[in-house]
Amino acid sequence: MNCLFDLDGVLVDTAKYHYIAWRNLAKRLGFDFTEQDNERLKGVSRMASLEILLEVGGLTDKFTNEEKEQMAAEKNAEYVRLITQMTPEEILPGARDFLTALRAAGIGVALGSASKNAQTILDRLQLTSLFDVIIDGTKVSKAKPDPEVFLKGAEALGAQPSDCCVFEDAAAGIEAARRGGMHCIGIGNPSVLSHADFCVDALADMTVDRLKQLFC
Ligand code: B16
Ligand code: MG
Repeated sequence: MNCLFDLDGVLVDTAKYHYIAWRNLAKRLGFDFTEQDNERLKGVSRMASLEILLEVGGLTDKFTNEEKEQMAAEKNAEYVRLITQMTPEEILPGARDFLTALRAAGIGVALGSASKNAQTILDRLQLTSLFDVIIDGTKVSKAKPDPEVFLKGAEALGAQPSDCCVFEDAAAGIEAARRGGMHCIGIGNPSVLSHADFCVDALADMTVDRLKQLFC
């Protein structure tokens, strides 16, 4: 068995920082972007997130690609300023212990994140050394629910997809795992993550024994 982890919502809550930066962009564009709107951005790539935000503001098709690139760059600059202040205290409950236990058990560990800022975040959280493989938004061309990010992770681990388990908090990520032929554990609300094999509230509810009971 090998394990692949989404980042935002599984190991750390960066959604709150994405939200601050997207909401400020919406303010500059003259509309309100609510926390509920922000839910739609989870697991979605940066440019796809911008399209959703513009749709919420009734501004679809109002900007050139160049203007959109500029807006996304401004949002990202603010987001990067926020995440560079992060500390290891922000790691979600149980995540570090579970990653450490997997490595001690000789289980391969990979990151499979849509974020182009994943490496910065792992470094800030002091988690980088716990990963055998890191596949992030800089290494893939197709966003979840396409399985590319997880298939690349499995390949780099030298594992068959059927011997991999993905940990995901977003419906698009669960679908990506499924399409990649992998097992999948949802982190969060089972009604949103109904296509997962199994759901837990947090990685604090996971142990190596439980993983083996489920899939080995
Ligand atoms: P960036 P994940 C995703 O991370 C976030 O959930 C999503 O909200 C964000 O838009 C995306 O990364 C891209 O992030 O702008 O930093 O490249 O959940 O796949 O770890
Ligand atoms: Mg996520």
